[in-house]
Amino acid sequence: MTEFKSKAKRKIDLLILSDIHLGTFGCQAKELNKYLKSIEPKEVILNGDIIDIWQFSKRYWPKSHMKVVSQFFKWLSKGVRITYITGNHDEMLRKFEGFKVGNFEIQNKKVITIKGKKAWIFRGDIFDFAMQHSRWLTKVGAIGYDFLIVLNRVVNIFAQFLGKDRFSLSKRVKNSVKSAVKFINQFEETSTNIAADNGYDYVICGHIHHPEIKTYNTPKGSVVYLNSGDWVENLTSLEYHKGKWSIFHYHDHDFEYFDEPKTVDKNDLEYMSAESPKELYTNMLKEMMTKQ
Ligand SMILES: [Mn+2]
Repeated sequence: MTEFKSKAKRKIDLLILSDIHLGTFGCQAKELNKYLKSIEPKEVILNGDIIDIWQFSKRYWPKSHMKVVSQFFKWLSKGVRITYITGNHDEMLRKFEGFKVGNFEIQNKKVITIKGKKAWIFRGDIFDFAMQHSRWLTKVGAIGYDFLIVLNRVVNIFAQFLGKDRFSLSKRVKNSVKSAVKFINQFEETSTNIAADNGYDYVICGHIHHPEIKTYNTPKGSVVYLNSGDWVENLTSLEYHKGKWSIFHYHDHDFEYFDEPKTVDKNDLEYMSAESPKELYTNMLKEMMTKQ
């Protein structure tokens, strides 16, 4: 019913996704699935917080979330190179650092060279200590981030019925809270300074749920800061194609050809008593092994 209609898939040399937070109510998996089905990447970097291990004990795992994982496996079987960079929400996976099978690998950072320029790709969560700051989430936590996400989902269901574009309440709150804005600026400055110190031309992060492409002039030269954003509030990714970087922003109206019925899918509300996080990872790794 929601099958992809024949429309040529957009080719992308390198796709960077982060902060999908599968296993949480805030994750916009359906939208992400539409996007993933519309593209054909050569290489993919999953820059952390893909599955939310902290929240996973709540056992929220709808079909749309599984579909995202299946899509990654589909790409792997087609020979797409996928690097999984571990994030602060998937500590469990950090044990697997260096794990490599076929065209899949787990790392805690990655350095690539693009047109002779060095790009440093990592989560960015190590700066939490450097800046003596916790994530901005804890900053806005006082007003109830989880509540905002839930309220946002409800508001967006109505917006969809009325044919209006979705919007993010939490994003608005975040952008209006001074300390959150300060945190984002500090994060960008810290990461570009360290990148310059280490001779990198690009620094590519996730973690702060704030998509960006911006050039910073540091005392040691200029560095391009890139952030892939997230699939909770911004619905964004970083795309590199034919020598150019861009931020992809998901908008419902760009995906109308999917012809999705405008009803509430009961899978959205379905709580599946799935495996424990440990079992899930074990099964996923097993599946990966047998696919090779
Ligand atoms: Mn995140």
